[in-house]
Amino acid sequence: MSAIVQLENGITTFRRGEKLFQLEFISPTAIRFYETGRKESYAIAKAPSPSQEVRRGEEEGENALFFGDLSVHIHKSGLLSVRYKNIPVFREKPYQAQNKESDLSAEKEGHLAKDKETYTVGFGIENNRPVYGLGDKAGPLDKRGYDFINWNSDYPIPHNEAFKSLYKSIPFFSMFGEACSVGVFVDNTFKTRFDFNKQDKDGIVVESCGGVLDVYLFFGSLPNVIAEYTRLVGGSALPPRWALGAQQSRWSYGDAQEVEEVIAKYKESDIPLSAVYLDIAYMDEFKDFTVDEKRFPNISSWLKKVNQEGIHIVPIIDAGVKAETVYPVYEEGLSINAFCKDNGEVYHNEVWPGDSVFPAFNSSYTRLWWSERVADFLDLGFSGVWNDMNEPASFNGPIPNSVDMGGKTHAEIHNVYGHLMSEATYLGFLKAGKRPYVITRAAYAGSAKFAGTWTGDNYSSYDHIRMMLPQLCGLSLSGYSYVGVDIGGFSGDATCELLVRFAQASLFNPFFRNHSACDTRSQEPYAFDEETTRRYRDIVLTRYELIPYLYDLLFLHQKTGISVIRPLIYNFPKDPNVVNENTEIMLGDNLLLAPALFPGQAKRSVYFPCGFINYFNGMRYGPGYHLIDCGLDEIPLFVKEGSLTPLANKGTHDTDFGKELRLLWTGGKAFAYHYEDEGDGLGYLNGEYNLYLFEIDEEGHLTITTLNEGMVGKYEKITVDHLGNDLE
Ligand code: MIG
Repeated sequence: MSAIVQLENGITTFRRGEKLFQLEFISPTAIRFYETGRKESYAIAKAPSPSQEVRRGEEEGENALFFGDLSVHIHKSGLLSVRYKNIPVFREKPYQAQNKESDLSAEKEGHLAKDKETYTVGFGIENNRPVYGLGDKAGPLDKRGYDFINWNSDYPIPHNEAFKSLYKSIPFFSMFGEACSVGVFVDNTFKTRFDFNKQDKDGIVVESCGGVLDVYLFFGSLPNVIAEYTRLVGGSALPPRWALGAQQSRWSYGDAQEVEEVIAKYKESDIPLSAVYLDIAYMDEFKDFTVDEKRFPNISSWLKKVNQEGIHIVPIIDAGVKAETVYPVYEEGLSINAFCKDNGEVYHNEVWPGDSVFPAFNSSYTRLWWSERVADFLDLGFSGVWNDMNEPASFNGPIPNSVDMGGKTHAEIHNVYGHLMSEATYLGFLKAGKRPYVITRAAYAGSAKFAGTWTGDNYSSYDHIRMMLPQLCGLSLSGYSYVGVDIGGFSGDATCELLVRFAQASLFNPFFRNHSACDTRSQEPYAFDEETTRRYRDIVLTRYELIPYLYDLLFLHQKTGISVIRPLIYNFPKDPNVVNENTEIMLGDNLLLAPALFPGQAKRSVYFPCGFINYFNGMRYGPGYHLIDCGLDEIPLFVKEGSLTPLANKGTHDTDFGKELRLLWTGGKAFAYHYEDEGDGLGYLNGEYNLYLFEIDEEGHLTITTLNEGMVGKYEKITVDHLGNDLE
């Protein structure tokens, strides 16, 4: 008996056990299957329409559907298998719902709570391929052998690969294959467990505590499956260009004077600085949208003054709203019914302001109200908003699953609470007529289009320099490009050497911010010794040379879904040596960083999949393993042979577009796209930008094609800069 019930308007209805499912081809390389009735998504703004040209037929005695490069077999059991260009690439395994028992005795002693849930919906996949993605999870690049839980969590203890949950829940991963990778997006916001070849060495299990199965599968090369997913849910919004500069933060700079001191000391140290963050102390009693008058008198004129010095100020805004009768945000929220409720009463818990309530961000009405508060606040002269504690975190025990967060329960909304708060904040920027610059700690699939993110509370430890590379790649391979870490480490005390190593390893991080917790030693680059200041300056100045390339990549990411920072496998899928490479990282196609990862390290082994050239001295390395110098003064930065990279001139302190553009050329025929806009504002959304294609031949003749001309270009000079001894 066939499982297929009907094929109508491109949608195939089929039976799986007791349930009816539907299958759609959403492109020649992607399908979606879901339990009938499923409609809305938090990740996807507009549901993709199914292709009408699906053919139904039989293959090897089974029902099959054909479209584009795909053929999908619906087995009698209702389970699916998929061929891509006739190669079998995906096969479901039977799944059985199960209870997970917790070990409470271990929890009593202070160990992390074990998983104790009833999983009701899920599916299995045959797999022996490397697994990449799943957002900000700790642990290696290849996730096989581990299981993870998506439940946004704030555990302020040192993260390591034993952690199952962190701040974000991005239910997207890729199973890598040289001929065809498979991207899997399980659009379910309830607590979800992913078992990657742990319990079943030949398979993956994905299971959720609620909702229904709604799965998207993407097929093709690894970059293509990630790009198609990214375009579907929305990749990182293009940040203002100043946000690629060096940023400084601390919990907390206590008053305006302290911030001015930071700015002055950066200047004295000759280290460029683009933004300073205001952590919770700037508020009046931790009340959102307030500024403590004693600490920051005349905030508007102060912000104007600081902005004129080229410094942007980004205040933190927490999810919890102080429950206090004379506080307008609380009273207004109450009067319009904007807060979460438990059994019909406004729900209270404790966060920084003490007794607090939580905006019911699932209600569009609440989001609208919040966006207006954000817009008004921005009008004071702030340049960005940093959203924190939006897992949401609570001090007085976890929020009960039953709490109503705007028409839906906490169990369903928890993992998208930060996502919805980011959306509301993003809307506030559009209302204020500013290019959105939002940083969020908690996120879901598709949050990148509203907010950039960082990996939360790391430590001043070498472990966390090492962990950062695969962790940021995990985010990047999940459609998240504007990402970074607390440089120097959040908790604990940095040493001179550790700070330098952290900053070197963060050279490519689109979000480049030094941040540290209260009760830790001062961590600004000038707070150590002269050598440290000089080294930090060298790193930041090198970083500023890379800003044009970074900005180009972020623009292309937004347009096409390509990743900005990448593990080597993304660029070199045929090279078995980089399948689980955790110590090197790439920026775009061209730049490779192999940072030192241990104290006292003077040399390290670096693997080059093809010829690379040292960025600083032009020395050439052939493919293979090399022992390279990585002393404290060395930034192990390399450029791919045969590439062209748009860069800023050496020594620039400016994040803006200069009058000159430098094209770093490592020989051979090469090309590069380059994007130019105002660097801030919303004009680019109306086409006010230039897009150039630079092409260079073996002899070094450069051809420039303007692909989009939407503004008067500012370049007066474009130079080609040869790198590599063998070119002479
Ligand atoms: O519970 O606002 O991750 O960056 O400095 C701590 C204080 C709350 C956590 C954030 C961190 C921030 C800190 N916040």
